[in-house]
Amino acid sequence: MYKFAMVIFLFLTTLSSATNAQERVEEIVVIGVRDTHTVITDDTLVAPADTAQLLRKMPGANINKNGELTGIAQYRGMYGDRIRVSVNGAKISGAGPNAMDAPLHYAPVAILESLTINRGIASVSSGQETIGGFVEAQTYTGDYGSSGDFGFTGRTYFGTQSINSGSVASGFFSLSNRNHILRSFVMQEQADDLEFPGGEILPSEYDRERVDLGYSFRSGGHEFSLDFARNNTKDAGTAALPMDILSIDSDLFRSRYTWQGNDRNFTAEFFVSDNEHWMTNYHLRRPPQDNMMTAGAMRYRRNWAVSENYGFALKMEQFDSMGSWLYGIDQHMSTHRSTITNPNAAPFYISNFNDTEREIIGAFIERSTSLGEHIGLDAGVRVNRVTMDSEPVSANLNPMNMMMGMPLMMNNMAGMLSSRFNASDLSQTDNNFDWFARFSFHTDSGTTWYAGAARKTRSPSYQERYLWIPLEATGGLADGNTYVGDPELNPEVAHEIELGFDMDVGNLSFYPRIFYKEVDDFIQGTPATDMLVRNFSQMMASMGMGRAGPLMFDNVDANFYGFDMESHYQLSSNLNLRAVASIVRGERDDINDDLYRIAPDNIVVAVDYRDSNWMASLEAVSYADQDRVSSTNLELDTDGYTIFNLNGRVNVSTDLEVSLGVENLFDKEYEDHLAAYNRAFNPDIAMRDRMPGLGRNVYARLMWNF
Ligand SMILES: [Cu+2]
Repeated sequence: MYKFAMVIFLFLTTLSSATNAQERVEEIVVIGVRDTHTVITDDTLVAPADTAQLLRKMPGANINKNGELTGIAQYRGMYGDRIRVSVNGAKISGAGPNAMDAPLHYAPVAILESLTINRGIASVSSGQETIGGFVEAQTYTGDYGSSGDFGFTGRTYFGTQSINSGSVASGFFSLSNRNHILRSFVMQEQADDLEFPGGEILPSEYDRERVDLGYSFRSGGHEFSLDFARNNTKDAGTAALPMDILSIDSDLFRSRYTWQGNDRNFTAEFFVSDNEHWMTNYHLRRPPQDNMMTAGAMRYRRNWAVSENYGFALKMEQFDSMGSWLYGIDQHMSTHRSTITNPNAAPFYISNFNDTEREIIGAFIERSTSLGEHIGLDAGVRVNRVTMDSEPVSANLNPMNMMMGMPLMMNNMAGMLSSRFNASDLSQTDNNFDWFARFSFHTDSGTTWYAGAARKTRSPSYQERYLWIPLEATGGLADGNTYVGDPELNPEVAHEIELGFDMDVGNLSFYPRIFYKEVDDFIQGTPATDMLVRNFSQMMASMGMGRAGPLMFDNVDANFYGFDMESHYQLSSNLNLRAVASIVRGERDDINDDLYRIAPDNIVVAVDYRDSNWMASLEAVSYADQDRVSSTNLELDTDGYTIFNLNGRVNVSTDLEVSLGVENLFDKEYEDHLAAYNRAFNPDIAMRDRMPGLGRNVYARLMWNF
């Protein structure tokens, strides 16, 4: 595969020197408002391997980055499990207790067809828990032919970038006619450590393979498909977390049936995933060193974590003269197990999560209708029943069976923590109720106003309920604090309002929104009060493991508000000016503190030039200072910065697209507020210092359809 990539690149080099005029760098950004509520990008000819990076170009959206393949979606200040991320309809609760395989890990850029964000309030049909929004990744599945004859088609996608000497090579192949598509996809990508102006991020290399196989059949109004994907992520650095990825081996299966009748559509979806993950604190980063209290060898850790998911959704849409009704039921079940061991001391183990279960069964009804000539209404209600449970946990922190000293004391404390946890009420049931309503008013001038309101809920994650021993297994918060959970946590309840408009006047398009969201029982770490938990953390910290002063997941009150917008101005037939801006505030209501890891105010301003077969774009990306930080999470400020990106795309022929780009043109040194802190030994970045933004990156991408 790799050789094939090299051949293509040689071909590309020859080609680009032949078309010398095209040595200018060109552009590809194809982000636009497709309809009134969604922002979609099908721009896969961009640099990063991580699909989540595309969110940075969307209003209100951003990415919490803990590693190169570990992007966690953020939208309007909420992130992680608060955002419903759909990958081809499936909900994937990854194996990693720190979201190393966050859902978008399973939609690599090389096979991505589109990434869509629901602007603002998500409909209740879009997912079970949409308190923070809805993001949908669709991978490429090929097209039906136009006749009964089978034809062979496909596309290849290759890329390389300078910042980590990375490359990606992939091929999509399909055999199809008007009724059948048989498809397959293979991908291989790898990279070395990333560069930033002051050195390298250690470790940040990655290596991943993926294979897909799928089949679709359609006849009349019926369509049926089956798809299988195997993801094998190998070594991948996550310097913002306490460990790095050794492997993530996942099998994803999905099936879908749709029927389109005259006045109704029916959809049935079913999906399963099985994910196995290993990570360590010694194979990619410098392993623990001897210190005053312990030998380094005693602090080696490896973590085995698995998750299994399955779920289904049944939906019926019925059309009438006034609009449509949509109703359905859905279910999702996920189980997690995570065990921490030490390769140097076999009896040592921590049963971190022991077969935690989280099942949601939901039902919804949604109406989309017009109230007169100028007013539209989308509204719906949903009920979710969430049941969770965990098996009893245990640990052995005294592998040498010492009769005195720290290991014995810690083991005794862990024993008290586990027996207390095992005796508590682990089985929990929540009945959650959501609703939303969105009005749209079309004015005669062509502007459409939007006003929306919603109540959305989210039950606690398995980490928030079942983390029984102070650890940093927090769904990727990466704040450097250890946490404990609480089985008795209440679900979060958010009430939200949103207002905005879409205006297209002459050459100007302007789509602003303002929003306000109040969250009762928002789940947030607060200083742990339990003495056993505190003493245990204190002892761990004194041995060089983690930070003292643990947090506990707790129900607090919080609110989020802000503004985001997208706008375009057509300067001439070829030249377009575009701007995307996002401002969000996240605050605690119960005390005077800001929320953790909220995207700084940011704006992307770009000039795009489009010709018949090429385009180019110059982008200025500005982030403001972020000094509204969480003192509870010991969060550090970051300074503002502006970087420039230049990129372009040439359609060499109808089948061949080539894109070239430079990110961070002037090699500006800056800190990325959402990339957390360095946790791996690095001569260039101090421990627990802010992670740097990336340096200048020159990249090339090629897509060839055949
Ligand atoms: Cu992990």
